[in-house]
Amino acid sequence: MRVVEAFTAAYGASPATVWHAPGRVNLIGEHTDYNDGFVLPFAVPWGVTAAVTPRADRTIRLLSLQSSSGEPVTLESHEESRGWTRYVVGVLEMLGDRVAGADIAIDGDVPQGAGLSSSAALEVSVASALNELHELGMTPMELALLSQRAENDFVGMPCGIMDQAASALCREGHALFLDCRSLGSRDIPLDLAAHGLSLLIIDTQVHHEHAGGEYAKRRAECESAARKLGVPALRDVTDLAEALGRLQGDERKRTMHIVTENHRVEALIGLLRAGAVTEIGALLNASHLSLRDQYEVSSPELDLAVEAALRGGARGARMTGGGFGGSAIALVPESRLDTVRESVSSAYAERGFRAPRFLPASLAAGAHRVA
Ligand code: GAF
Repeated sequence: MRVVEAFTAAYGASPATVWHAPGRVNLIGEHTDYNDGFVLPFAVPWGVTAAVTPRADRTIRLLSLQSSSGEPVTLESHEESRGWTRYVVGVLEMLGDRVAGADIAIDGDVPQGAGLSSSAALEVSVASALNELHELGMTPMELALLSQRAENDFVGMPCGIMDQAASALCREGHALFLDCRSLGSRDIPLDLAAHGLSLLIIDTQVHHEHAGGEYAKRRAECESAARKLGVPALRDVTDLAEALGRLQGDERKRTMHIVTENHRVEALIGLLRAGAVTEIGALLNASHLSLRDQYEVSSPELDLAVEAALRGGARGARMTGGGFGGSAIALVPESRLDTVRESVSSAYAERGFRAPRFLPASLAAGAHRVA
């Protein structure tokens, strides 16, 4: 394994453990996680592999096979971390006195900028390795929560729990239904091929700069709406019409999205349970329209990917992840895959957008030890 070779070459001994953690695609349930709602992500076959050996001192040595220098970075304190190293150091910071320093080598193959949660994969791979090495006995959900805290409190991104939970908990061939309030989860089997279907990831290859600020703004709007409605979170709205009557402007729109999106997650699970896989397309479409018009987190590239995929014969399509760029997903009959790709590519060319990248999605396993 090349991460083991790189580790050994850089640090002079083989690593004590090697863990892999995946990125994710969210099938449905967008921006619901930080509203105590429901999500349905699955792990993708791309992720981060972390080779780790603990150290007795507090030094952290870090090497990424993807960094341009190819040289290890040595950090004597957590404050020295920059860029991608913050996600790793954030995990160490959250583990506090339970760990000292570490020698770490990272190899990642999550397509960059595609919105498939390479940062969660990085956090969870390192957290899982340290959990094993220091015999901390943390469960996958505890590792997900710790990784989320690293991102919230150290990196400064106010994300919910979905990405880290998907990376830590998913099972191969299954999506993960997660109640983000109780943190109870269920593995939902999903065999698209048995229904002649594929999920195509359409990476717009565009990521808008303001995404971080807009994410925090949406979160604040939801929290403010919940306060006005006198509920702990928008998940608790039971009478949507009554709630909308008490809100205005953006908060009204955000509430509309969150409440209906939670229902769409439950409806989609109901369809899967009934074996009506082809029927989930309509829910994907409705989710996209709601994210575009009510939550206002889509982008021209994502909208065009969805429209062109549907024109090409997709059964349903939507943006996935935080939005403002990144990827869309399309549910496509296998016989229409070429037509859908062609439809999206030519629509992009016509509008003068950068050519999109297509990735076939399969439902991979969550974090696991690989060596
Ligand atoms: C990003 C966040 F990290 C998740 O927690 C989630 O809120 C998602 O956007 C939107 O559903 O991926």
